[in-house]
Amino acid sequence: YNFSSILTSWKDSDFDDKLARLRREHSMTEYLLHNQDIAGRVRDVVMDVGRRGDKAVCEYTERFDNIRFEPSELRVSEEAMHVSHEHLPESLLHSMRRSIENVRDYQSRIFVGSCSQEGTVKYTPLKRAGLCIPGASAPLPSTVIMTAVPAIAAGVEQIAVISPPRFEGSIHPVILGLCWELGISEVYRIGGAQAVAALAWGTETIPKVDKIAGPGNDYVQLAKKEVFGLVDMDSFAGPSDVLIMADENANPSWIAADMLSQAEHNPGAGIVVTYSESLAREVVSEVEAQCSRLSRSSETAECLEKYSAVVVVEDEKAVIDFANNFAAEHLEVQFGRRSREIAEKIQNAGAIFVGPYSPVAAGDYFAGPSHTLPTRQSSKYFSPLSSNDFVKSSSIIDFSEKMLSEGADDIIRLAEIEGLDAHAKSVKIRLGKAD
Ligand code: HSO
Ligand code: ZN
Repeated sequence: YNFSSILTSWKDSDFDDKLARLRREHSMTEYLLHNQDIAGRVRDVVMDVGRRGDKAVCEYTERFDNIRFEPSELRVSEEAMHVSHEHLPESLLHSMRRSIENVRDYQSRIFVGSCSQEGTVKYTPLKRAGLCIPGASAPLPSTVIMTAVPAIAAGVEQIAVISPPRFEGSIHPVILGLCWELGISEVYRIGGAQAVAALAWGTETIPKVDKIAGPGNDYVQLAKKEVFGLVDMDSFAGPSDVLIMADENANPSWIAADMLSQAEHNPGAGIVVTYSESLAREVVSEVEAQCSRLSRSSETAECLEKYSAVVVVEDEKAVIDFANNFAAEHLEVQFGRRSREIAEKIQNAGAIFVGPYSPVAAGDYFAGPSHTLPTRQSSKYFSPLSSNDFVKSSSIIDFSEKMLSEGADDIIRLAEIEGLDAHAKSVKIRLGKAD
């Protein structure tokens, strides 16, 4: 492999063009502007499922996934789930349980719902959540942990999982076994826009949910956007990315390994930004050497050439500015002992991985924060999925007579300026104020 084309320096004449292209590739604006046709088709599917329920879900599953189901077959049987759980290897189950434990701990610790403040706000978990778990060509069982455990930690009572059927109509057994381990027995073998629509509207066999979360392809994401309002949804998920900020002492082979682990998602992007030209060059040759040894080397290489980059900028400040401007999904800070100090200067990133021993994979599988994170530069305004996405708040107004009478003149004045006489009167009547 020769990846020299991914290297770009501020000293090159085409630097600005290359950066502009990189930004475009990762921009939400570009994506939404250029996918109007998919959005239109998704809208039709969503509306049709709203009108015709299960019948439409089955028809679209046949058309898009090539599987013919009766409505009664959409839900996976508890027997099948139980059997899948029984077949999980003991060591895998052990690793899953350690991961679940870490996620549960972390998600409980950051949960705002447990610090309800008396008399000001009341937090109530959502009753019913629908989770999208990728299947088909890219089944990711860890996503079950990273979406379901935050919901469980928030106190959500009912969780329904959707995952697209594979060629013979089944869902990956590890996904089923893991759901069972988490106490989730409501799993539907449907995917795409039709599955999101079914969760949002509710059908004869699939009860409506309050919120839909989790990753998926363009059809899933655009459908989530379409049903917003009917239900809540998490952030809009696109291809995974990592931005690695590095100083001259960072380890080039570890950086290369992290770039490749992101490109392996295919599509996925590993981008490095550094002020050290020699580190940049070493990273590129490490990527070349390591890529050929991967099991998915040719797909990963193709993806890497298309979406990845090693960017050399002028100095440390430019590295930090680049990172804040790029708004990565995952941001690694490889600045040795100064990593924490540099991380403090970051405003935009879904998850920040501090120092050489925090590879993205630690967050993907184990650390505790969810790996469902804002992509396509949306970490400027979206947050990682967490227990706080599965709770809603009710404001509390609890006035005494004294408080009302102290505020009365202001309330009445504000109501009268709007011409809302009845509002003003509802205060006056309580305080025996003459009309
Ligand atoms: N890096 C992905 C999550 C994932 N990685 C799942 C492996 N499995 C998006 O954050
Ligand atoms: Zn990953």
